[in-house]
Amino acid sequence: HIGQGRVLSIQSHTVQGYVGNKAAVFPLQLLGFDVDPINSVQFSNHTGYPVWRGQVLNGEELWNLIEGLEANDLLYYTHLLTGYIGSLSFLECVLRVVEKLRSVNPDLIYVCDPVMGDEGTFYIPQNLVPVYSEKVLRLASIVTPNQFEAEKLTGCSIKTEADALHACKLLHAAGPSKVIITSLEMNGTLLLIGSNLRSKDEAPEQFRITMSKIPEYFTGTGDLMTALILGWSHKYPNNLEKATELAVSSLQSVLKRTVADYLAAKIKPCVKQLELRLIQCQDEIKSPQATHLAERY
Ligand code: PLP
Ligand code: PXL
Repeated sequence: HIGQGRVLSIQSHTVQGYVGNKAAVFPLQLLGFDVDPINSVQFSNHTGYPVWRGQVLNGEELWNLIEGLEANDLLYYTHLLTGYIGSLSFLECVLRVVEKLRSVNPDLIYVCDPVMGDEGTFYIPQNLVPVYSEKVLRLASIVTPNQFEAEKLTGCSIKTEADALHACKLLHAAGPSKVIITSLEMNGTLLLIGSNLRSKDEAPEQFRITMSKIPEYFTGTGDLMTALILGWSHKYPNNLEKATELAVSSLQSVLKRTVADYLAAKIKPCVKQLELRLIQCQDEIKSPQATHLAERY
């Protein structure tokens, strides 16, 4: 194998618009990775629109693709990235994929966005939750839940920053050495909390980054965020704070630019209706300014 990073990204494909692989693949390519997408679904557009049509890949079909790669000795990856997964059989197959990829590269980094829902509502079947908390976390290197997902994974409610820091410790104990709670609303401010466990005998290094709250105009924000965390933490493997600062700063610039472009086109932003302007935001993705800095606890 040649090159510095090769990512297998198992996520949704939308014909139009930017969620799932459409929000992850191009940014990772801009950051210099070879990215091999497996499309877990192919839909006309994301499910925030009134109508969507398309196909869903099942676990057997996913495994078939893995077998094809294996038959040609093409299973060497530095990273596996997964996002929204809609069925138990598919999630169980992803577990087999992690183990298979680690049999080829024991150092494979598995970056898992445990997509379950947001603000109190599930968008996956609830029987996936124990599989995430008992099996998937055990294999994950980096996990990027939001507040709701961190609560479901740990079984603890998160009302304060102290609760969130404690949840990170529980998540470390379940597997991943790097935990990013990507969004946490505390007294009207939006926070990200990061936690890096360098050794099992030490307390994790924990930090927060305050983000500007931009109204919920977008879909795919979390997918882009996880991709950027993967990208920057590969470039700064021993500095999760720096990697996360760059990911957050980059994401915030993309969101601001997206809103500005819609306003300039005289389109009023509506909830969940803006598509991320990834193609127009190449500079913000390739060379972000670190505008959002981490504060260590
Ligand atoms: N909105 C903003 C402004 C963010 O910075 C982030 C960070 O990831 C998100 C939304 C994503 O949150 P979630 O993971 O709940 O989709
Ligand atoms: O961004 C998560 C996501 C992934 N996949 C599909 C979606 C969405 C959000 O709407 O519709 C198909």
